[in-house]
Amino acid sequence: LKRVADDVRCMPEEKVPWFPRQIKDLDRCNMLITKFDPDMDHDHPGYNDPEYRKRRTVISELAFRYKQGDPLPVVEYTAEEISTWRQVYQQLRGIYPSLACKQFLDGLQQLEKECGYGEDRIPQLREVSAFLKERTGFQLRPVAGLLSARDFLASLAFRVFQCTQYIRHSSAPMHSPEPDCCHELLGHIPMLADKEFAQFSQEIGLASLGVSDEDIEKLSTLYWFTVEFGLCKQNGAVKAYGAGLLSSYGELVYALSNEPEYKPFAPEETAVQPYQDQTYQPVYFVSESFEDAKMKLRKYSANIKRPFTVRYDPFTCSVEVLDQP
Ligand code: TIH
Ligand code: FE2
Repeated sequence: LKRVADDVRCMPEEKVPWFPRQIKDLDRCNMLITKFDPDMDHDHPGYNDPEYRKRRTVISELAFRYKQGDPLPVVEYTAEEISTWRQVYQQLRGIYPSLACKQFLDGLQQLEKECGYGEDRIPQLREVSAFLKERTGFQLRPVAGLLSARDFLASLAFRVFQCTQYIRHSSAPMHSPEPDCCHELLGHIPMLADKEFAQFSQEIGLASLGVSDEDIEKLSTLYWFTVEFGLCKQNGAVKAYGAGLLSSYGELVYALSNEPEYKPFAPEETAVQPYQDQTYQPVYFVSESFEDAKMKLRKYSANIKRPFTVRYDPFTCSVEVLDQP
């Protein structure tokens, strides 16, 4: 009888996937997804451009070598890269006032005034990271491409945003299926300068630590339809707050054209909606307000089952893990 009881006691507990506890541990959160990589994806606009691919390799190396705490690498962008940036900036800047949410417009205005944003140069991650750190405590870290959802979400728990540093191919400035510096700098950074949005982002990150693959998939789908492609009502009009929209002229116009399908944001339903990562979304989720999206997502996250709770300690930049009885 005793042996049986021991066996039962020794049964392996449900395995909790590894997750970072200290900001230094983010050096291990670097699992890349290569499906949109110009060396692998035949449909990538840079696939047949050896110069572009060489450039991407050079910039990737900077990210691979980076360790937490290092100064962020500075890239000297070429005239062609700056010209791509200029096109993207000019076109998007013209439509932001009518299509972007207020938080985004405020952030962008500050970046233009205080952080060298404009069409003539590509801002460096180093200066942008310093700007964000002063406003919301977020900091940037360079990454070589699209990260796994688990690693990307985990970094948000530490108010670290993993940023690509290369730019999209000059032949396709209006939309890119993979992240690039236009997407990070124009789509994400202005939103991350907003205190409430920063808090919201960190909460998704904390909710993801140590959860099952299934819950990661749901959380990253929620992230996709909010942080990347979210729409919200503001003063009676529908505006964009998702970074994937705010960095793509083509999709921003399309998303607010009445052509796609619109559904009210409802986390339980949104979390299982299949999504499109090659081209424009067939469906967008609209929140009553930015506040509303935040509250609903917070409630959803709080219900994910975990045999422990986590708490972020900003003094040590670490995650405390508390067992639950
Ligand atoms: N489609 C976006 C753009 O063209 O800027 C980039 C991405 C959004 C989400 C993932 S990649
Ligand atoms: Fe993104």
